[in-house]
Amino acid sequence: MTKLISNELHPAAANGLLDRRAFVRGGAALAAAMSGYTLTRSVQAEPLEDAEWMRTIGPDVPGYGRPSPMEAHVEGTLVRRSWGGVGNRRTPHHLLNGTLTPSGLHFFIGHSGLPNIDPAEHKLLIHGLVRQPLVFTLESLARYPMQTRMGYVECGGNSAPLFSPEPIQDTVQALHGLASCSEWTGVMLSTLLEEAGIDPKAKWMIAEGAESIAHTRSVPVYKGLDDAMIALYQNGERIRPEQGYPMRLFLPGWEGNMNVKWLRRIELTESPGMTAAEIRSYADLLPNNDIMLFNFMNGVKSYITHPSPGYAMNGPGFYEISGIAYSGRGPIEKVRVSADGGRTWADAALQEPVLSKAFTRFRIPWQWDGGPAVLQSRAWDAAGHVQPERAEILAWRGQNPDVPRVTAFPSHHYNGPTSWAVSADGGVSHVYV
Ligand SMILES: Nc1nc2c(c(=O)[nH]1)N[C@H]1C(S)=C(S)[C@@H](COP(=O)(O)O)O[C@H]1N2
Ligand SMILES: [Mo]
Repeated sequence: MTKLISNELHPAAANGLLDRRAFVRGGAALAAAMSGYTLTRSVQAEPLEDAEWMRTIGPDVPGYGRPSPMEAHVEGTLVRRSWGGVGNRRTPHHLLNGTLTPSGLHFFIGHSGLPNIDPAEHKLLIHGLVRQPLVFTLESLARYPMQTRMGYVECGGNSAPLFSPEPIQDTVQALHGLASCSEWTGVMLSTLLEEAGIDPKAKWMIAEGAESIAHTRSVPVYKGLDDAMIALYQNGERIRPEQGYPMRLFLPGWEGNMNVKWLRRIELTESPGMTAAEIRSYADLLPNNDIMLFNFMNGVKSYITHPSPGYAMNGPGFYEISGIAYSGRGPIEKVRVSADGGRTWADAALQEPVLSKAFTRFRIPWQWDGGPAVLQSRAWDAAGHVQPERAEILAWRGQNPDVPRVTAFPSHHYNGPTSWAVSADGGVSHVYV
């Protein structure tokens, strides 16, 4: 056993990063080394004592289960807007693991609260440049063939704090919490568009939500014929009110705001609607005063969630560094991790299955020697795109001294690296390198 340990824990980069295959080939040895016990000593551990909760019958199981009350601190952070309501909720990535965001912790963006929609009354209209306009109820949609896929949604304004000239000291939830990943089930939009019969002149679809401000965005028809979905279910149950109950437009890999929730209308048109959402809120001003309109794609991106600010590292030794990677263009191909601020890099293990346009969890073992370290990750997607350096992004987008008040530009589509400094006392902070 001791021989196995020394053979498998190869350094893969400077400052303690170990070969990712240590998990696969030396799992038991690594576990033993991490816990500080040899395998033989853990076999000889003291017998367990019966805890208090083993002496009585526990409370009843509810009809709809909830997380343990001990987990009440695992919550989205809420931001109120000028109209008084909650404008966004951020996912606590640092308190979660795996790749699927629990529905109750999915991030939320909305501009006029949650519409209280009666599913029996709600209708979806497809009209405009079509052979025959169609109206769907929830009941009629249920008779169409459905598909299921894992997929993330990310707000274009996610990670906006990284445009700040000085690193904002906050958690990964505050910096990157406007992205979440669910399993979505619904009817492919292409099925409905084919039934309606698209006029060849139609190049755009104007999608409208059923809340009081009727959030509206234009989507190219080609996306509608590709992988767009009318999502009805989220993680196996009816889509949550925050995500668009009873139906939303789901556009895998495209920026969040186009994924219109509480969807009620799709109008096929020759030109985009030039709606307030797309020419004001979600257009991007460049330093030379050019404006990027219709910038759909989420670039390839990754960030380390464990460890991250809020963690106190409990002394030198073995830790698993892990995080999330995703790309709007397809599956993640590779994630590399650095423990020395980007000087040396090692490949992380990618958790299977690696799915297109979904969160991919990466992991790498790290032997922290107790000295200063700067942790970073960098992702590549299968389409050949690499996560850009922060300096590259700032060079063409500029800095924003006003973030996280996302009122000024640039504030959208940051997909550069995030750097966490680990100090000798085990604290983790946000730095720029
Ligand atoms: N009808 C409607 N759809 C909407 C919005 C909205 O305010 N109203 N917000 C958009 C924005 S800005 C984003 S980022 C995503 C967020 O999706 P989520 O709240 O399900 O995470 O929904 C989009 N769809
Ligand atoms: Mo958004």
